[in-house]
Amino acid sequence: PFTFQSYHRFVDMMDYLRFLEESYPHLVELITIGKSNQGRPLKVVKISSGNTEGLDKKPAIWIDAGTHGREWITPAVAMFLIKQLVQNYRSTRRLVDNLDWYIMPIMNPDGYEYTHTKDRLWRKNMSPGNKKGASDRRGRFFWDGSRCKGVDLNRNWGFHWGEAGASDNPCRETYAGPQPFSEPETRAVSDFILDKKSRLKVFLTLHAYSQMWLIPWSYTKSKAKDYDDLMFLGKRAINALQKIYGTEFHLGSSPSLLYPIAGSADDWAKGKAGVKYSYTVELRDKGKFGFLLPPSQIVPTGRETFAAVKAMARAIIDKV
Ligand code: 0X9
Ligand code: ZN
Repeated sequence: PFTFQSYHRFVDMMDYLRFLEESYPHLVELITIGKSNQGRPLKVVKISSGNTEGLDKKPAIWIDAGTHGREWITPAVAMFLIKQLVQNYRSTRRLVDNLDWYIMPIMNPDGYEYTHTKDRLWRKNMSPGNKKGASDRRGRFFWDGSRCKGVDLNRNWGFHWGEAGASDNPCRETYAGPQPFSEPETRAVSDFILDKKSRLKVFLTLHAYSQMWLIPWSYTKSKAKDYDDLMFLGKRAINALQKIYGTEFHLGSSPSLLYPIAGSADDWAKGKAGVKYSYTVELRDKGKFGFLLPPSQIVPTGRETFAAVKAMARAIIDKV
């Protein structure tokens, strides 16, 4: 059986999602939105109790995870959120009846699988790179570029792409790709989001680690126009999170708390898709285990994250 006591392989997670879809056909729909570089399906779970009248008319929440291969806690938490929303429908009814949920537990299945088979700390996707050699944006040739794989999917989005905190060297961890949306993974997600953008109220992308709730912008130090609202809802989320086990989160923008980066998903969701409440969440821990967070922390991390997500969802339903 599928448990939250260990981390799972990609196919086992997909099997469990199929099981949920079969068990709760009125609530769960599995949508394939594309294929990864290596041909794995990119799957989004839609959780909705829509009668035909309300079908695809409700406000919606997007949550993704597994952008970076090594951040294992994030797909685990996304699966936990899905399970909670579906299996506790009696208590989550208000959240599911009034909102449509789109949850993508693994945006980067190739990178995730690679961390299980070859390199536990792999971050990027598995884009093959340019076999004939690579050149940067000024046309300079990289002598070793052709041997390096992978694009950082959190630098590949088409909004102020490549302006800050990203590399044009294919061998770097933060390689932004040859152009914006060069990768099938980011392209599939962005197309899907654009199709639903008028309904999307929240865009949440789960990362690890450092316990931060990050607001746009990431590419610049200037404040987003909804800065106060973003901070207000973010504050609600981390307060609810903290109430469960006392886990502390910092709230703010990436340049103020971490470093500036361009081409990130949350900046694109706000800047191009117009989703007002767009956040990057860095889950547990603060570095003790880092990316190697023990599986015993899946359930507690899931519980506290679910509390934060519910607080946001309630605020959206109540139009706060
Ligand atoms: O560098 C990143 O992509 C994120 N950190 S991670 O360790 N998970 O790789 C930080 C993202 C920065 N912030 C925003 N996009 N807001
Ligand atoms: Zn990350």
